[in-house]
Amino acid sequence: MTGYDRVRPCSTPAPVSPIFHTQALPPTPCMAKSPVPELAVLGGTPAFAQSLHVGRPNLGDRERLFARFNEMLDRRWLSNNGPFVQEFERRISESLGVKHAICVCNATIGLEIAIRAADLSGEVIVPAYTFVATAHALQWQEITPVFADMDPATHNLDPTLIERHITPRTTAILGTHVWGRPCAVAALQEIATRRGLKLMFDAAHAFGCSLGGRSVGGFGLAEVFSFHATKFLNSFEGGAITTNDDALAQRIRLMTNFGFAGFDKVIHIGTNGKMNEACAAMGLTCLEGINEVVAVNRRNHAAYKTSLAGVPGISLIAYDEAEQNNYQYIVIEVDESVVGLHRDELVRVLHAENVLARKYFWPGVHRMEPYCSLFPHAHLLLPETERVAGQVIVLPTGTAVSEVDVARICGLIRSALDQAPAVRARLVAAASS
Ligand code: T4K
Repeated sequence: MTGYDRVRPCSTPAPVSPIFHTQALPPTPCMAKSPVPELAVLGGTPAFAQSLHVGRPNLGDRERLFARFNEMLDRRWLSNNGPFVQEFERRISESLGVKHAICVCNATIGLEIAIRAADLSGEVIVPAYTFVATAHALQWQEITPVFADMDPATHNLDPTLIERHITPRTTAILGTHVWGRPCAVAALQEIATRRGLKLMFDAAHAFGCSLGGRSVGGFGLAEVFSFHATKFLNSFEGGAITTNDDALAQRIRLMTNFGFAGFDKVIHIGTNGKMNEACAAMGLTCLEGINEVVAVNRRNHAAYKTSLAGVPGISLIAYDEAEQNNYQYIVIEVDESVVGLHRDELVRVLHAENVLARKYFWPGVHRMEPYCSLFPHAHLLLPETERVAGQVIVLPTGTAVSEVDVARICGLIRSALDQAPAVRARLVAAASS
């Protein structure tokens, strides 16, 4: 078995492990409601008594976690390249089939370190459709992020639009594998090689995902994963930088620990990017359970697909079944001209029902500070980012979300669409009162 196989989802949804509560969730209070409840924005009771979040953490096996915490406390080794961090790094590199995995305290610091270790400078081409951390990690060290537009079919950087942004100051392309669906790596690599640029990836969403049968983690010069609480694999807070480049890995290790190369010996500029042992214990525990998480996420994605099939104007983003996917994000696009409601109106409907859907990554990083002040005209070259960012809704999934929840959420969406004029009128009235 290769490391790649470890994170491969089964061809059919696997039975759900008892450590995850998805299928055994106690009925939510809303289950007692009538089959066609009145929408909360129209005066009904919210469909969910408790908020349903996007990004509810997957927890793994508590007994294993507590055993590791006890081991850690008994050992009195809490940070600074402890045994759990070393084991987590080993397991990550085995799983992904990559030579080096360096754990860090979060992906933002990981990006900053990787960017600096790879000597990026001047201008770096990035997507505008990403979490703000991708750009901040550059701007934080006075490297200019230059925003390029997306391919609307993938939500990732459109390789055909990269070269127009290359100037004599450009040193790299930094792509994001948005929703865990890998970038067009080969096309980006071809441009980078031909134009003498470095290529790196923000792989925050993409643990357990593959492209052409190769796990994300070994593409470009380096890739950076997030293990934030909301991510597919979580270590409370955390991340990992992966690379097959020995010299780069060594620099990254030094920079993550103040540049120390031994007691009292600092040989490099550095920061404190270390992962602590409690986070590594959580990461190891969650890593042991990722096949179950994939199975639940995959099942939920299939349930959304079935329930939203044929709803005009609503499209659910698909995952390539020939690849490994973590199915961590349920993403729909709302076409107002068909649906009769704007995305924001549908989000308000869902929030009123306690479904805390998110508008990731609205309004696009180029419209956030400091970028909108620095580059007030950036949007002119970002038409697809502007359009898609205004249409996307991310819906709840993960081990805290059951198929019954999914069916109810989709029922709410259908119901809102069926009553679009009344919903819109009520929202307009509420806004003006
Ligand atoms: N690159 C990309 C492409 C990223 O998406 C991210 C992070 C990064 C880089 C940086 O990685 P890190 O430095 O964080 O490792 C959330 C996450 O905080 C952030 O990690 C993530 N991307 C982003 C997409 O989502 P917010 O501002 O939406 O977080 P917040 O507090 O609104 O929480 C999201 C939802 O999760 C809420 O509905 C509540 C729920 N939640 C959250 C936490 C922390 C829980 O139910 N339990 C929890 O413990 O950014």
